[in-house]
Amino acid sequence: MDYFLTEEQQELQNLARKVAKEKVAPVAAHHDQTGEFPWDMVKLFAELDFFRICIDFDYGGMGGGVTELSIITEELSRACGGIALAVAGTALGIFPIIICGNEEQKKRFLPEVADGKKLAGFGLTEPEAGSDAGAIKTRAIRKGDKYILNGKKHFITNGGVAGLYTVVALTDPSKGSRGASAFIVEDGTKGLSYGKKEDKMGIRASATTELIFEDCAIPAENLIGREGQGFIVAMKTLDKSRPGVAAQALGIAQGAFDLAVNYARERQQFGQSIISFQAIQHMLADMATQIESTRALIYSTAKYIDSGGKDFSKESAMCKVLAGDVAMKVTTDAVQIFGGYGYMRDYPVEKFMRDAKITQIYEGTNQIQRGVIAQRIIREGASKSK
Ligand code: COS
Repeated sequence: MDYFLTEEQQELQNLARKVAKEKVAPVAAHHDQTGEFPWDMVKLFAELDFFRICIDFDYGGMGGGVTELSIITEELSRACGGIALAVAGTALGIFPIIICGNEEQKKRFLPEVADGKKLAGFGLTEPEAGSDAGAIKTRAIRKGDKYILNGKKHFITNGGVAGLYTVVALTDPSKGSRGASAFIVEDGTKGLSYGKKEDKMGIRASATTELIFEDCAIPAENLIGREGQGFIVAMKTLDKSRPGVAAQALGIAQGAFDLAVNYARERQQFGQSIISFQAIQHMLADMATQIESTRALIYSTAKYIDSGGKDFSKESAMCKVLAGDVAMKVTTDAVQIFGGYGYMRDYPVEKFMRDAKITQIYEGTNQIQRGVIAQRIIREGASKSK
């Protein structure tokens, strides 16, 4: 299929695909087994300018958007969905600054991220506020020229390895989600510490920790937008980042599919390669169809967003639902094609199935996405489409 990528986008795709195959794939199993953070890969991605992609030229970036982020994330995830998150999780962490930050904040924080000197993370979720993001309890109290943060953020991608975090906290708890505000918190700020590194089922190359705020004082100028806008900042951020998560799921599905096709060609049973059996052929045909339709939705949504499209919550949610569910189905079928070998850790395919699962859960569960889609359908009416 031709997604009418520009010449630059095609070059980026070819580069990311090559890097994924030659550099990421050989170390994927190591990071999966050890859970060691892939600093070597981060260094390489920085040298290749991958952290610049969705940052404006004015701040050291390459002026790309959701399309470029999706291209890189898809390609890297074909080799390892966890390692790809160093880039995708950083994009999520800086989106609040890109979308709602002021000029001063963009100049101050984005160039170091663009240069790959600092990773970023996004802190919304709390132990008691997952799907119900409006139920956060972390407090931010203004004292003079500082905000003092107290509370905990949970399951934070790039936790403990990022140089800065965008965090949502309540400045006025009496107003619920309308009393939330978004802040930039730098690593090393007194009062910010990290919980234990989570021992996860999949995406084990990615670091996930708690962020713990204990009288953590940050400069008042680190407030993103105005007080009370934090929930909206978070929702706008998620609208923009969900196609990227979908691209991660898509890459994971494609990676598992490629392995399954190769294995089906090689594996001999009943005196012939199993790809000659219709049962296997139909599985592969369904997998390929699901992957391609997911790719079509992601890249058309990304293009719509990058071309200045307004209100794309529904389309972003659709990308996330479709891609997460397809990744789970395709990776499970890939394990099935490998049979007993697929269940063994000696073979790479089971990792794709473990990595796929999170894409139905994080950045809003697929149940929440269906809720977002349904709300928009109710609001817009049955037949309206963009
Ligand atoms: N863009 C802009 N504004 C939005 C918005 C969006 N996509 N979605 C909601 N808002 C606004 C609403 O318009 C409303 O504004 P007003 O208070 O001015 O009316 C406000 O935000 C609250 O919206 P709503 O009432 O719909 O919020 P809910 O508490 O019902 O929550 C869901 C809505 C469930 C969609 C939200 O909590 C959510 O996305 N949860 C999942 C969170 C998530 O993805 N977590 C993953 C961790 S972050 S990696």
